[in-house]
Amino acid sequence: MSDTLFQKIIDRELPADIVYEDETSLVFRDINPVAPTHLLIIPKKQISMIAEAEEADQELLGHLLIVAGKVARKLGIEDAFRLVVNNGAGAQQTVFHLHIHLIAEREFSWPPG
Ligand code: DGP
Repeated sequence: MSDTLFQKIIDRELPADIVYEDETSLVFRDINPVAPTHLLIIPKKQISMIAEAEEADQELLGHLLIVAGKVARKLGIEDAFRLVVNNGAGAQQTVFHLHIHLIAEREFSWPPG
């Protein structure tokens, strides 16, 4: 898998507004926010999309959700936020390094678009 923009952010070759980091994950603000708070939660491991994740990634994927809750609490938005994972170009995925969008502080409706 070739390096994506997000690998360059992990490697500090590209700047990003980083709000959380630990050994296996990184959280930074989306460059094109669709809400006042729009974060991207990524594993440091290169996994292109959720459909490419394996059994061995189980703990890592669970960790990303725990990080989502932790960051939401840190920012005081734990009462209302939405997590979105776009899988594949047909679902509007544009960066092929797995990421969870965390969106908050906007009106939400259901079903999503
Ligand atoms: P997706 O469409 O699900 O693949 O989302 C990719 C998101 O990544 C999109 O909302 C814009 C964001 N993005 C793309 N390039 C950069 C970048 O260089 N820096 C940051 N912070 N976000 C980026």
